[in-house]
Amino acid sequence: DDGPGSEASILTKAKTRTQRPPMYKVLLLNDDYTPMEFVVHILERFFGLNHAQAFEIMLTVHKKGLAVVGVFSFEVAETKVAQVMDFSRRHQHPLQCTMEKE
Ligand code: TYC
Repeated sequence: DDGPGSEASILTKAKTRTQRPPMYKVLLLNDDYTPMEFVVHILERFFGLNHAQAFEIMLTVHKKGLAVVGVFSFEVAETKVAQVMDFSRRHQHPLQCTMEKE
């Protein structure tokens, strides 16, 4: 049969493990110059957060130095980082956003 420990269940578990794609944390870093409202706007615009969620993450970054904004596939994380960096640079703010393998 195919109960626990059988060949069938072991093979099924191994297949699930190898197919899981790597995920990436997108991190927002604190600085002394970027306005709080600008950071909240970025979190709403590029990460689909509501105002309360965006404000909470912004405050965490402000107090702790950094925070994880979300966890995404490599391509999505790369796009989010580029959007935040481009938008910040265009508005002449030094806000930094990076990604890190989970
Ligand atoms: N520390 C900034 C200030 O006091 C606010 C800020 C929050 C900046 C989060 C960047 O990722 C950041 N204006």
